Amino acid sequence: MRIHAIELHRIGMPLVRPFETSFGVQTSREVLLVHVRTDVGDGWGECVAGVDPFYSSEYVSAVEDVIRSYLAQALLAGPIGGAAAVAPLLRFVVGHRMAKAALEAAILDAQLRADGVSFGSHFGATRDRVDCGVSVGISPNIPTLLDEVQTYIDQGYKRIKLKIKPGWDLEPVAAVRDLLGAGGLLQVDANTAYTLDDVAHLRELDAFELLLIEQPFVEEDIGAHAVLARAIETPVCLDESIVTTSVAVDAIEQGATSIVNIKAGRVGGYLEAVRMHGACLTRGIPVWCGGMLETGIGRAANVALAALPGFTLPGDTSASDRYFAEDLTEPFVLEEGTLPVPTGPGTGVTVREALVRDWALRDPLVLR
Ligand code: OSB
Ligand code: MG
Repeated sequence: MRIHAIELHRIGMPLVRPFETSFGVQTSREVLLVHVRTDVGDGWGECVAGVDPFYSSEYVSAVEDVIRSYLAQALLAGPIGGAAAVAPLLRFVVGHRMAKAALEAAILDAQLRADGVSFGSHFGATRDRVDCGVSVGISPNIPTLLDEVQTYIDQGYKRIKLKIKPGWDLEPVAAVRDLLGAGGLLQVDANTAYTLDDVAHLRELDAFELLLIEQPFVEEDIGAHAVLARAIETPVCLDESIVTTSVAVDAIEQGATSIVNIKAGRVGGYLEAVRMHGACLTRGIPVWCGGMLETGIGRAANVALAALPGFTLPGDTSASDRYFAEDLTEPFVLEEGTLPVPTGPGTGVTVREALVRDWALRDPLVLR
């Protein structure tokens, strides 16, 4: 396979409601799209990096720069052995996994479209629909939070995830547990907002029968999560910390994570995400598909990933209308709390290129 050009599109899409986490408030999704033109056809990939380096050290401008300055040339220099060759070819650059993941996704899309194979069948999907949860941001107050959660319950979401931080944890969790009743699936995500000094406080969450607590401590402190996991009953689940399959295996063996959130962008691509799923499945560790407020492009690929057999918990794979008034592809519509796994070649969705132009924040950068 030969890559003729890599086009980087930077676009802005307003969110239907602000999304607040322990690291900040987002009112729009500024997203970098990768469009590859190859000898077998075109492909699209979405980069999950945020506009600021607050969730991860990577951010949109850094992604653009590392692709332009280093990664693109390695792919444009000569023929490559398809999407499976991308990660090895890009290994000379340390980190920058979100940038690498977006390039690999675009090349995989081009390759599988040419082969007439869907992402789902390429990954080894065993389901044609996936169970969906929804990630609920920090609210100005509890009544507003309960209104938002109620609309998601009415829409059919199978699991609620609440963003928490010090000062917004026990009360909102108690209120939502009341609203859901004893059987409702509920989990929390701290995005690194706590420290080991908070163990006694976090133990109070045990009263609410949570599925898990996601990433309470900073990403490098895997040992601290093992300490917490021994001190509380709520299962600990890592997100930010899990950047490769070997890190996931180490964290599992240390007892730092008994459930894993898999995000393809964070781990350097869908192919690494599939390997991580396999390593977790072998060890009996349940996984679920995280989200990064993706457009239909990333969502299509996430839903395909979430259809693998080890994804036994509902993912942050919500419907298009949870994020955007209009999506970049045909919208994903929730039905009985599930989304369909696309069956067409590649991602199986069509990028609405007129919207990519309308929502562009600047001219595309074309690398040859
Ligand atoms: O920690 O899972 C996270 C969004 C942006 C950055 C980090 C996270 C999230 C979410 C949203 O929780 C998940 C989604 O609905 O896409
Ligand atoms: Mg998270």
